[in-house]
Amino acid sequence: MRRRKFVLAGSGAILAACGGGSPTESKKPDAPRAYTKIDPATAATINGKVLFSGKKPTTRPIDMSGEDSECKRMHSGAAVAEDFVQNADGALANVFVYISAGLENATFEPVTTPAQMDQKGCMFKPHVMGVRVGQPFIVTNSDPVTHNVHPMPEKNREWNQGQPAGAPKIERVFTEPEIMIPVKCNVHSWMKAYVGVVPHPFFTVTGGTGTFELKGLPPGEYTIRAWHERFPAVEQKVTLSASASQTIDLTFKPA
Ligand SMILES: [Cu+2]
Repeated sequence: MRRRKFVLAGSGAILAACGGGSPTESKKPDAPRAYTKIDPATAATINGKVLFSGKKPTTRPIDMSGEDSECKRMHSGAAVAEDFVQNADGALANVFVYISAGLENATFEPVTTPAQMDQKGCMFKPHVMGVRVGQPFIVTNSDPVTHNVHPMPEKNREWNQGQPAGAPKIERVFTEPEIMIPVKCNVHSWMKAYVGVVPHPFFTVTGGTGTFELKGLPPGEYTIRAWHERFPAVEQKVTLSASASQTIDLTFKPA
């Protein structure tokens, strides 16, 4: 350790001794891919709330009896279904909100930090999530039972992989944009999740408050799209001027 510090200090001294110019510029033989530059001084924000109005769909608690008694034992009461989660004020949770148009010519640096999904209480956690194209997608099993993770994409490659209790994490990658990929467990019929694969960083999932925020956007025209597993998607076009902060509500109104 001591020796390394000494070497670093030494090379720093040499750089300083050379003086002037920018010595780092000449040390990049491989030019990095040109990613879209977003000027923080003019970046814009779109935020708002996802609401549901209309006839509420029927929801049922998840019935975990029958297929795996271990699963039922992990819940004190009936497990709560996550396919329609609405607040008293009409806000809708588990909605995937993303930019669906307006970034076609932009390229973004790949993400190497994994996105993680867990299986806990015989449910996928989270129920809805987003990953970037090419981002490591990790699935873990926190349960004392065997699961079988089975994404069912249309554009990406389908796979399914068993994951017994204590098994190592599963790591995969989705290579194509796709909204949304249903994920099921081949062992437990009620287990369902949805993964959105996006080629840019502007996506989020609503929580209990139904609110969302997409920030750091270059000024421009965009389509904001809200996806929910039970209803037709809701879209809205917005024009964001430099440094703008615009608020929109997206309301699901199924007939
Ligand atoms: Cu399972």
